[in-house]
Amino acid sequence: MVSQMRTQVGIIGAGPAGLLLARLLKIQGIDSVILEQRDRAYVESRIRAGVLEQGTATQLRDAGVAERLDREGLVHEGVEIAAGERHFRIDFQELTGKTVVVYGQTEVCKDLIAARLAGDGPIVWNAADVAVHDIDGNRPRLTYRCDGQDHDLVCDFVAGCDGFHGVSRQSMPADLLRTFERVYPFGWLGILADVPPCSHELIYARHERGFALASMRSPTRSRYYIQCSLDERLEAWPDARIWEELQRRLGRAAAARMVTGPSIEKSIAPLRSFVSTPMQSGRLFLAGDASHIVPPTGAKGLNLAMSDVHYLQRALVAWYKTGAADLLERYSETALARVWKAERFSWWMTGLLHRLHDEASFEAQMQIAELDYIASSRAAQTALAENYVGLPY
Ligand code: FAS
Ligand code: PHB
Repeated sequence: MVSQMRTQVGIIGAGPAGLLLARLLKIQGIDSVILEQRDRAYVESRIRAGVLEQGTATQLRDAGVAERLDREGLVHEGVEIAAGERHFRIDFQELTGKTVVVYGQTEVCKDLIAARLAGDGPIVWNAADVAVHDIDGNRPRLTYRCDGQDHDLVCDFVAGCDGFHGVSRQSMPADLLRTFERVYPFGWLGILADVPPCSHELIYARHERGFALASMRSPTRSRYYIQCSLDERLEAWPDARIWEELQRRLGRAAAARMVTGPSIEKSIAPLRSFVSTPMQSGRLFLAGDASHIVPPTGAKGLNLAMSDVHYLQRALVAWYKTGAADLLERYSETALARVWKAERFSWWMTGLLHRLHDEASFEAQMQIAELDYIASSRAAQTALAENYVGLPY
């Protein structure tokens, strides 16, 4: 016995892309169903991104889910770059007139889920074996299993918002897909702790021992990262060792201000740059990590998912309201234009700040020279700032 359902847009994935898309469509009177393989507790517990571009914050305000963001989010007007004991600041406000907001992706998802469940429409949690069918016709279908029952969801469109390991990219015609990838020979060891941040802004540090980042989630919750080798095991990194390494890499001034304490989360994540093109085929449209991945150095991952959603919801609304299909037809081209620029910036920031070569190498000297140039050039700082706060949609 298969249960039949019908909706306008079938969305795979209740991450930030799927949740924001559903919300923006609902505001325009367009119904959707979200199929999520995990349960709500898992989705709301994931520790991911921390920095929202101005465009992302604007979309969340337009979606009517930014009340807590505007109350609790930390507006940051710049970041600090550390090269050994030398520190300099990139003043976003002065250089671009824009700022970023520090507010965890975890909180963004909680706010979007609350809005969804307040009456916007269903999220099918624990949707197993989601499969995509008939994307070349005008009635694509999603089949899945839930609570021991088979389901068949007929849609007008399918939005693949199911992240890097999802099913939607695999559902694109294999002969159509082109993928581009750079896997980095190191990872990030991240730690979350309920201690006050060592600085009121983020610190990105290049150090001969490796990259480090001092970030935060609130005035009482800090998020730190250190570059580590891919064969590292968390067991070899007790909290004390992480704090000591952070103090060495972030420099004496930050170390003197650093408050240490027990970690509440600790993880090692690999880094890659990845783009899969095109982002659409027939009635299937990909958004977010389903189509592209960036190393987190440029704080672009979550924000790119949000700009994809901006283009996709705009195109779907135009189709439903006016029948015009041009924005839908150009979605992939439009979204990829911004994706590639963010891929470049994330790749460049990663190459600038991470230990990739021996410190005595020519390449290490180029990193040091480039940082020296950025420290002394308004033009170079403006280029970094306008990419970090987010290029225009
Ligand atoms: P997501 O991966 O967030 O969401 C996809 C959803 O689809 C998930 O809920 C998943 O359970 C679901 N799903 C997957 N397959 C499915 C299937 N077959 N059926 C149904 N549902 C399915 N970005 C930053 O900017 N800064 C960071 O510091 C940062 N840190 C990160 C750390 C880690 C460990 C990871 C993995 C990513 C990090 N990112 C960071 C990037 C991250 O924030 C992504 O860019 C962001 O989550 C993208 O959102 P979505 O595209 O919605 O994908
Ligand atoms: C974070 O706070 O998790 C964070 C901030 C900036 C980055 C990456 C991660 O570039």
